[in-house]
Amino acid sequence: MSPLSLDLSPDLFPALTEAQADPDGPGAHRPALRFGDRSLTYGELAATASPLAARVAEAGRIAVWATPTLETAVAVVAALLAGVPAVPLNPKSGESELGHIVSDSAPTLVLAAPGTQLPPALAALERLDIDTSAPTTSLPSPGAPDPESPALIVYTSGTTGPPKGAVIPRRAIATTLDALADAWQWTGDDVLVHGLPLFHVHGLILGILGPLRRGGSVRHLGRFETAGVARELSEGATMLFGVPTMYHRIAETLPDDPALAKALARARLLVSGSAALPVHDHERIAQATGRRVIERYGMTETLMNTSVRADGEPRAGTVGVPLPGVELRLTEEDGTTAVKAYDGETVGEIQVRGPNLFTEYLNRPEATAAAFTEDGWFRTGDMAVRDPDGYVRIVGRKATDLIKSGGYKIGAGEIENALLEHPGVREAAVTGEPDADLGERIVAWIVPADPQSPPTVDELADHVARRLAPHKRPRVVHHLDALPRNDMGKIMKRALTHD
Ligand code: MCA
Ligand code: AMP
Repeated sequence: MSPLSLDLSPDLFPALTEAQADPDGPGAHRPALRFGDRSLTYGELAATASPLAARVAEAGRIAVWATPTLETAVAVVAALLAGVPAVPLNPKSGESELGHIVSDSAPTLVLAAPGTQLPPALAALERLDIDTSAPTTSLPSPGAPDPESPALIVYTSGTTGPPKGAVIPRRAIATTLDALADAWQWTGDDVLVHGLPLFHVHGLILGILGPLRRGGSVRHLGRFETAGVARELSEGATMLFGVPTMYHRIAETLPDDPALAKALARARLLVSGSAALPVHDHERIAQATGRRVIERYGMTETLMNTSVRADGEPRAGTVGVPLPGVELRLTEEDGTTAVKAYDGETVGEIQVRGPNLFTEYLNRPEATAAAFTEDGWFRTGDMAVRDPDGYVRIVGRKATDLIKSGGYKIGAGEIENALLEHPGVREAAVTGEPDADLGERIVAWIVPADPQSPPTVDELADHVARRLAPHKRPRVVHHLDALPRNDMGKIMKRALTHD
């Protein structure tokens, strides 16, 4: 592993600073962002984001209506230039989820693309339109913010209760992106393509801020489609980021799409993350393209922890080795005794320490304290083994109440609470079951209030989508007379299997 010089410099985007200082220089004309037929060079990005930064500089905290558009990228860059923490909002969030995030994070302003209609939950906030059409002379950035200051607050689900806001400092963003640059030989010559949402770490920090930190460019597809991937990779893009569901859809399409196979074969790096990519999909892609997808492993709270390196062996089913600067250990069931073995067999919980970590859960000191051991290791809840050469293999998760569907982390408790608010539901339990496309699909087990007319799957899916978010909706609903409970009255989820 090569050493990493930790650059804690507060300048997150040196290429942008250079374009700002020399608007006629060659750096200013380099492409930075492209969404469909709209794009900005570094010079244009500086000229668009810096006046916006000046306008938000006095805000305590801002929310960004994070549609997959150029506006979202500009707004987040502006917030980072201003040193103002930004809360990216899922534009498909339902009323209850949005209401929770807004009251918990208390932004003073919401930034949105002009013409976008915002839901009632945001009505009380002052709105600022993100104008990307009229760049002005770029203004000097305000004073360099402290590397420890919060950059982003990203909401992430736990097993119970509503999502928690992970406070991600500037230092974590800089160090994780530089560690990935080291592992992936990622440079300003790289052109990234992806179609990930922009309200999570994967799509926003890795997928937008990553290329900008390197001085390279990103082409966002608006929404994921294999045709867009094929087009961009055959027109100069060098890297692809995606969740396993996207690679699964690529694997399914490849047999009938030689142009896609050719395009993937040209890529410098194909990277999967957010959930495990099944070995079957790894193999199908390798067979059709001659290229191996590499996996990296991270979490909202930790940003990236491990990766298969570009100069390492791409071993399917593993997430590679710890990134430079990241300390990783496996622990026994007590949560503090380190597993010594590198035998590919001994399972332990992954714990990590390093400058890539978040600072806290917003307004949740107890949850923050519970997430760390006394000596500062973050408990990921992911269970893994280590191969003799240090490659990490994730084998499961401590909490069965966390579901990963389409690469989104979803807490069972959150969906159960939403289901219980439906008048047709008396009792509810939620589990995940294997799904070839989504990794896991959400299954609801309900005791209907009226067994003669139980609510339908569509009704319950709409109900959850409206309150929480469409990706949290149950895909399957089972009706039961009673939920299986133990003597203490606790629901025995392991007994919930369908015949
Ligand atoms: C369907 N839809 C509905 C309903 N049913 N809307 C309202 N009510 C309903 N009942 C809509 C959906 O909103 C969506 O709309 C469309 O129908 C299809 O939805 P769906 O089938 O759920 O999903 P999909 O479009 O097939 O999405 C698959 C996907 C997506 C593209 C892979 O799951 C995805 O983007 N995943 C990425 C997750 C991610 O980025 N995770 C990173 C977090 P429409 O068609 O308009 O969209 S993890 C992370 O950050 C860590 C650090 C890490 O390691 O990376
Ligand atoms: P989130 O909290 O949404 O950021 O999701 C983080 C979780 O995603 C981790 O705790 C892991 O369970 C899972 N994850 C991320 N990357 C991978 C990967 N490459 N393989 C397996 N699981 C992953």
